[in-house]
Amino acid sequence: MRIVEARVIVTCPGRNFVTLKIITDTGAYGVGDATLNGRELAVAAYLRDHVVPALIGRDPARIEDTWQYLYKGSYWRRGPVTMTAIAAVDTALWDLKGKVAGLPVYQLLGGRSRDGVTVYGHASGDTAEALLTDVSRFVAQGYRAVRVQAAVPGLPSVYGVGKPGETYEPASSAVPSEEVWDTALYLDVVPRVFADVRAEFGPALKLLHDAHHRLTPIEAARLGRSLEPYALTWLEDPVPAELQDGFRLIRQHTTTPLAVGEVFTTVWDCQQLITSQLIDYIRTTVVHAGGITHLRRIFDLAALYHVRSGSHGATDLSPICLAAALHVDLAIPNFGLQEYMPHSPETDAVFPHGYHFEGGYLHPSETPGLGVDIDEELAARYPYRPASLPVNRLTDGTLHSW
Ligand code: CS2
Ligand code: MG
Repeated sequence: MRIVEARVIVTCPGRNFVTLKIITDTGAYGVGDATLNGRELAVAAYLRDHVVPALIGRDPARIEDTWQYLYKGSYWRRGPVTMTAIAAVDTALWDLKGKVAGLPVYQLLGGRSRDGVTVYGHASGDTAEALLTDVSRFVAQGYRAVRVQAAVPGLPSVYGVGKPGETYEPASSAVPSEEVWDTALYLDVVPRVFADVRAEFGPALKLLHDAHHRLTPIEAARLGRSLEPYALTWLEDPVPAELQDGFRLIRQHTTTPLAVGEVFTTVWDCQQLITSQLIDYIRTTVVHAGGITHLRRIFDLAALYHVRSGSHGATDLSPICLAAALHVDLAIPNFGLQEYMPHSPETDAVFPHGYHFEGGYLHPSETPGLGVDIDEELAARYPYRPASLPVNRLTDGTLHSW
């Protein structure tokens, strides 16, 4: 079998997605997600101009060799564009290998290690009442875990809280919109939010919160300590994580578990966080961390240090990424949680898939491969639309992490 064609498909069924379709001389093909929110065309160009020409004629069965060829062969290693492009190739080759073997990919990864993939949903609210109503909506659907994001009085908007009844989608304008942030107002309200939610829903519901890279280590330590009475499953992205050693300061002050990694693209971004046990969950995902091949390496390292998986799963990762993530989640021994933001009906129509939600679990498809596809004809009806993520400024105008 040989690769004879690789198509880079950019589509925008409500939001932009990039897909790589690798086609072989037998007609069999595999698909991979190559979406990088706000930088989609950079990955599409990297694939079209620098990767696809080198794939033609290669044996698609040689997944590891192809991964090494694209990683070491680029000379300029690591980074979100390179690793997302490699991830798309890797994911498509695993899809192909499953189809050729006649097995769902999780069977190629060691088989099932659990009954289903426990997922968490995104609850939010611009008032205390709206938030409690939203949390109860997820509980009623059978979710065992819910991420809680609340409005911050005094701020016009805040990460993770959309308009009532609308799906939260931050990448909304070609030029970044500007948001305002005030850490003091945020640190004041969050503990009260979790006191209300825990009082309403009791001790069994897993509660999570995303600080979205906005604190300093000592501020994160203060937040973690203030949340200890509410026993969160994790506090996510407390600080920008370039300085892995900075997490020691947070660890010294709080037992609130920490989850980091959705912006990481290789094991090197988190190697110290894992081996020094500075985090409890690693949030790397298929589409941005080099595909199934590299993600397995990260999770295997994490398993040695009591760190569990908690893969990113926002709507700016396509159903192809989610389908692949579920196969990895089902097989690894140190699975923690999988983020799940259901895609829109338009997106689901462009990416028909066999995974399904039942009783708080997502279940991957049992069909050979990943169990997801792309309807190219339908995808062509949704042209790319420039969209950037927002930027964030403090009230004095200082540029801050978004
Ligand atoms: C967030 C993401 O889901 C999460 O945990 O951090 O929604 C993130 O804001 C987006 O993926 C950015 O594109
Ligand atoms: Mg996050």
